[in-house]
Amino acid sequence: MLTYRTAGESHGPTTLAFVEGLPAGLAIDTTFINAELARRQGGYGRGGRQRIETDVVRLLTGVRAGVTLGSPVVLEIVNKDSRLDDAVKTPPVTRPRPGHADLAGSLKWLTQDCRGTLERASARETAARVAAGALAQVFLREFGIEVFGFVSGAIDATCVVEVDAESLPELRAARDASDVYCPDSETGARIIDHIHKAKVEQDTVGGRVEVHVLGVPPGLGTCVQWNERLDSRLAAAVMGIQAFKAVEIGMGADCAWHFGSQVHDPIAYDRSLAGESHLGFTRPSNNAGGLEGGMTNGMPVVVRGTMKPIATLLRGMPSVDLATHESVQSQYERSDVSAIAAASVVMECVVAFEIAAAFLAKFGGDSMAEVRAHFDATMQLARALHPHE
Ligand code: EPS
Repeated sequence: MLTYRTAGESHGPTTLAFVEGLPAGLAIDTTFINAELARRQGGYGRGGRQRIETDVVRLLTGVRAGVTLGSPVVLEIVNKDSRLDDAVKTPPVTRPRPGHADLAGSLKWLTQDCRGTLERASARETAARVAAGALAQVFLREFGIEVFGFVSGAIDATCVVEVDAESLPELRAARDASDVYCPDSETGARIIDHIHKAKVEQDTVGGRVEVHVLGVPPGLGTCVQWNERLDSRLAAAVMGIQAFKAVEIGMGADCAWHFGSQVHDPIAYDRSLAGESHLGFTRPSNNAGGLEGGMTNGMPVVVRGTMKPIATLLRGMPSVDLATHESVQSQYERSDVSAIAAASVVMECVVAFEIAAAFLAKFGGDSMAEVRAHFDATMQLARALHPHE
């Protein structure tokens, strides 16, 4: 079973991810992991912290000469802005920010200082999740599975992006050229305008992010147990990202406004497509987002997430002082005006991790050679069931 946990405080010495269940024999592409970490630090609207940090992964365990051993892999990203024990530089937070973990955490841990809560609730922790998810992407690429995350909207700017194997390289280039990681330049420019305006008005901006997974084999996940359905796992992973308030698969919430005949993707069979990498089944649409009955159906997996605006507003929000109970403006901590671009990297990585976990649940083994043998043998059986000659 592929799993991970994270540890670390935002202004503590380090950020860690503990990954367990990777097979032995996977060559780790640290350049790719570091590129994902760098993308997470970027995007228009980010705050001062990102000018201090240069996130680089260190592989502390589970690796020999750049190749996994089959033992737990601990990934570390050291915090340059480490000052947790300095009471002057990390003062108490007693005026909780609406929308942040401050108030709920202070009530949970029975304290009037929200500092202990916010240090762990902080989105700094997503550096660890990106490192773990980028490692999962390195694994998935061995089986031709590509994961592509991008920003698709904010406020009133929105775009529909058709992602397929053919358009992917161009879309990736367009996304990487965009300051808000939006492959549609017009939408990206409008999102930047909104973030700029919010900055001037000491406000913040959220947005919508999408992740498309291409090359996913059918049969990942299962319908036999609710918490092992892949859509259930994906939803949990996406909702686990700081500030995410909604997750959708495929057509998502829009299903409510359409009849069944408009929602379900017809099934067809095209013998000419059947071959080594295709079983011949085609769907003219993908409203299911590649998942039916909690299992992949061979179509791309499409997941959409909605992030609320960052809770720390420079101008503050109505709040209450936890010591005096007087009405006050919420406390300001250095923050971002928008982290929507970064969120698209985080979501890409958490989705990748769940796909890799489901892949290993089906085709798992102790070594990459064994996983590949299981995968090839299963695909051969599927092809035998639907012979193309
Ligand atoms: C972040 C690190 C944090 C914040 C932000 C994202 O660093 P600092 O608190 O030192 O400025 O910039 O976190 C939040 C928005 C939050 O609510 O905690 C990061 O590395 O992504």
